[in-house]
Amino acid sequence: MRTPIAIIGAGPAGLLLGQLLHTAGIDNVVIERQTAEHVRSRIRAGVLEQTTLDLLDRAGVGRRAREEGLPPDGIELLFEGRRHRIDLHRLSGGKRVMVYGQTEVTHDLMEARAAAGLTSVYGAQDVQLHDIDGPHPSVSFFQNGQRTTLQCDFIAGCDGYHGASRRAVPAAALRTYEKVYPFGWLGVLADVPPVSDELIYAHTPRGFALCSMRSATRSRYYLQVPAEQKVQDWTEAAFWDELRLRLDPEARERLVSGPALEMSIAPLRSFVAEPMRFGRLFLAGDAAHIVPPTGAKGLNLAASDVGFLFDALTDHYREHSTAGIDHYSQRCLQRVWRAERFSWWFTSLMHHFPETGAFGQKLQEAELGYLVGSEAAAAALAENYVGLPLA
Ligand code: RFL
Ligand code: PHB
Repeated sequence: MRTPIAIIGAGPAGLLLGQLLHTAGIDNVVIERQTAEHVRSRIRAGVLEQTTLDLLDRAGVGRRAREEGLPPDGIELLFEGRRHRIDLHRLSGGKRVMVYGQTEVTHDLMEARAAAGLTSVYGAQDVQLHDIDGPHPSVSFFQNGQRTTLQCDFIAGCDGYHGASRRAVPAAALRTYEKVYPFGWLGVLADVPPVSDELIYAHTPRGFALCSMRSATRSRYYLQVPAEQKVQDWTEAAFWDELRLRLDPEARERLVSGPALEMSIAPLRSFVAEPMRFGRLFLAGDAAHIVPPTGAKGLNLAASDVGFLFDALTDHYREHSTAGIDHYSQRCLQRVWRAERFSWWFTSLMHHFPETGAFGQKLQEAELGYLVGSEAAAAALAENYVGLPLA
């Protein structure tokens, strides 16, 4: 088996890269560990930046996101029992984000991939990368009782934080940076109308809460919970009771609860691996970096990596230039670290950190007050939230 580009992982990064390459006439094969049904049913991100929508358009899959996505003009910050609106649209000079679930993005990309007749291998076990620093790399995997080898020009490692790609890079060639937070997010998806048209980020002494949505009839809510808690420690009734306690009186009154379609806990972590290219292997998305979800940046960073990788590969095949390949890692990492900084800052501001005590709580309240009272501070939040320009 041979292909120009072997893509490991059928998450948004891998599938988007596959479609962009297809539009440029570059064939590719996606190798995914899970079944297609498993990939399709994962509930994750919800907020797309303009640059991500533009890339979906370039890949020919942006139509449904633009037609069915919800474009809130702002977000609300709730603290000391009151909500304060940040007008993202006005403060960012006319930019917007789109609320459109990652599940739907994945669905649109999978449909387009099937329609294009591109090869995808689902359920591939023991995926291994070979000769990544030589001129003839390959990927092998186990499926239906036999090992298959895929020869290629380049490998795109889009297999997430737990994937095989980053681990194939010799430890001495990789530097990693990590921060693990002492809490996670307990998330519930439910077919109930959202409590508000705009996302509510709540800072309370009981912990952080987030009210998000997927449509006019489907809501996504999160609660900060201690890192050691398991989803089995919670009942749905306890979730709704706790969420109410973290909202202001009006939102508490409006909140509609209902059976959970999904309930899970995600740990919070900041992580970066440098560099993002080793020989003929490129890391993209969660394989190279993780942000805590507070800034809604994970999927968007995965998309911008893929945009840069697409530019690098088209430069190589069309212009016979290695400039894009040589600069790929540096180009991505500049944007990655800015998003890491924003996600860490917003996480630190909004969550409850018992170890910082009353002093820490007072500092957070002072900063939140400054944020909603100063145009300059609010504009900095808006600029980062809607997404910094691509460098
Ligand atoms: P993914 O989505 O993890 O996909 C990786 C794929 O690789 C497969 N895989 C393997 N395949 C072959 N061989 C192996 N050895 C493999 N190991 C793994 C996996 O099965 C999977 O299919 O990574 P990708 O494509 O880089 O995409 C990243 C995003 O999924 C992630 O950053 C976001 O979901 C993060 N995120 C958010 N991002 C946003 O931009 N906006 C948000 O609002 C947002 N909210 C969130 C989030 C993540 C969350 N969780 C669950 C951590 C909210 C939450 C709760
Ligand atoms: C979501 O809708 O899942 C979501 C929205 C905003 C975030 C994180 C997650 O910051």
